[in-house]
Amino acid sequence: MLTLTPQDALLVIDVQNDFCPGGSLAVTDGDQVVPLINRLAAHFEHVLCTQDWHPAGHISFASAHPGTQPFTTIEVAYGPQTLWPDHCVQGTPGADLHPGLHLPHAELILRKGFRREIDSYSAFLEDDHATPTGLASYLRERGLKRLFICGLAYDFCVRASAIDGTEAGFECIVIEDATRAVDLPGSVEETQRVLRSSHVAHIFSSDI
Ligand code: VGL
Ligand code: ZN
Repeated sequence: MLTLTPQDALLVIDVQNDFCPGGSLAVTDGDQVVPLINRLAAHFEHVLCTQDWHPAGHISFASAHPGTQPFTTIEVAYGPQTLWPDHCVQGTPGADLHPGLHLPHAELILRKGFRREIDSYSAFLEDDHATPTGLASYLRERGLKRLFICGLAYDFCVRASAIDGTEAGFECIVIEDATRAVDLPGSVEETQRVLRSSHVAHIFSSDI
């Protein structure tokens, strides 16, 4: 069992309707993380959430690039960009947090991906690897040092948040069974490899 301290936070990534069954970018069994996260959150003094929050016509939408299909990759100014179905459009029901998520004491809801020309998988840095979301400064100012990361999707936003959080000097731990993956070809294996080489630990929700 892990002992939690007041410097720990639960970081809940993108548990939104569009990433759950019935949503436009549904992750298989995405909604199954909800009861686990509700239980976990009760153990944490500090709970922070992110919300993928795109304007219409966002650069990550295949619909914004005529002739392309979702789940293919194009080159944009900051490198390769996987194209997605339209999802988490600002102010739409698909962008809402899952209604079963019960995080009344969450202290922050951080929105990301709101610039039309830059995607943002990570809760820390947008995909140009230069534009900060402000989360690192927020955590430093509040003295939060260790992040337990869960939510959707393991192989995109959870992965990027854990990597960038580690690089920013926070200890990042992924709660494996409280995540689900988009699971494009090879994406889960690559995520496991990359997280291992960044020394991001994986635990199970039963460890808390
Ligand atoms: C995500 C794809 C596109 C995620 C967000 O939350 O993992 N994946 N936008
Ligand atoms: Zn997105």
